[in-house]
Amino acid sequence: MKDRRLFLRRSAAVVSGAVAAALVGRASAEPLAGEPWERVYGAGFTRYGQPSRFEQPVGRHFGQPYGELAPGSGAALSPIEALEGIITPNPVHFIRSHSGTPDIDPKAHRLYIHGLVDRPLRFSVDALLHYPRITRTYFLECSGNSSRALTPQPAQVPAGAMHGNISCAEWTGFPLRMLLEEAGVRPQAKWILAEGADSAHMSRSVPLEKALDDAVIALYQNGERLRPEQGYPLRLLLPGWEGNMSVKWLRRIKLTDEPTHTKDETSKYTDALPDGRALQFTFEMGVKSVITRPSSTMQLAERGFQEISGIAWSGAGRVRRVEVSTDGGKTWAEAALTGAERPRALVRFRYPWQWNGGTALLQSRAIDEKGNVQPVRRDWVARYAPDARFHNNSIVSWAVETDGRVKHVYA
Ligand SMILES: Nc1nc2c(c(=O)[nH]1)N[C@H]1C(S)=C(S)[C@@H](COP(=O)(O)O)O[C@H]1N2
Ligand SMILES: [Mo]
Repeated sequence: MKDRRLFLRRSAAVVSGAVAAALVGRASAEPLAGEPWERVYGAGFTRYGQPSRFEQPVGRHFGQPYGELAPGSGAALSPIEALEGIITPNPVHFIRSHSGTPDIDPKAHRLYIHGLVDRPLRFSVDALLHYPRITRTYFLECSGNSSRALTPQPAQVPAGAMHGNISCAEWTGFPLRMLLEEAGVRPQAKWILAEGADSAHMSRSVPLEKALDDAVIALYQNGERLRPEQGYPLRLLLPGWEGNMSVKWLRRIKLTDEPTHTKDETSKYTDALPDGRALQFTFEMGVKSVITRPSSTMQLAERGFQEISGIAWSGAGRVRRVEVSTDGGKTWAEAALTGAERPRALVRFRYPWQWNGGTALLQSRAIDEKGNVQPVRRDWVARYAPDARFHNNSIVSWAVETDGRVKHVYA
């Protein structure tokens, strides 16, 4: 409470009259001239709205490891540096797919529940649209997110091109538990296998406990039907767990007594350790944050007030606090949070800062309700093998130079 009051007082002190005079014009008593658009009748309605033509187009950053040979494999990352708040608009939700986006006709698609159940069941999409629904806001993060921040030299690309394999949406569907109970789970069942209807038939094993806890069959995303890239007509959504397990275009759930050890959980999505061994199952995504404004490749235009802002999240539950440093981690101050009441959703953090024209090293550090603290990069790197690529939740550093340029650095 005391912290919070201090924070508010400091914000007020920094903000009032602090935005550079060059950016705020003086007004005097004169009639408003009126712009051309004030004198003519406006445009007609649009069926499906578009951003203002005066805005720079916002779009995903493509990572296509096989180029034009397989343009739908790899990732298209969310432009987190251009977004605000905590919800990712559907057209720029990140996409991570192994064999492109299948063109699924919902009339022909079926979902099967089989294996260790009393009654194997087959559902049409129409049938699934009849179940009572729930709505929840959850982030989804690929465990390969931020692998681009593990290259030998820090990449000078926008924040989203490195850390944009994360999005947050309001998902509507129903608990997977409902279908499992309808099929009747046999006592020997301890795992499920979830499989997609893409040509990769991407599939993962999920502990039954999670499937019966908060797993969602999602049909809607931010108020409209799932986008094809996000798994239309239906996907699995496992709150807080690595994105790979949230199988898109879901066509089959098989109840098993053991993990199936699919190709997607043996050759991929395992964590290489320094001693040559590998961790097979790292389900929960670590506590993490990244400053999105200002961030890599941006340019500060003016000295004076700058709002430092970004996103934070934790697979373990709620984000309890986010701290910001402008001196490379020597000192930390608490940021204000939006959305911190929701577990496993993105949180927006903001911190008021005066840039005096000198160099600065901007970092953010998230701490969750379980007490997990986002690690410094050095510690994270030491924990894994040199070629480890998954679950990088380490602290991100942006250096501000005296000319206002913002660079990605390893600190
Ligand atoms: N069937 C299927 N499900 C899938 C994938 C896939 O390629 N095929 N990719 C997985 C991976 S690696 C991630 S990170 C998430 C990404 O979900 P999104 O594309 O909706 O952001 O979906 C997962 N589900
Ligand atoms: Mo992923």
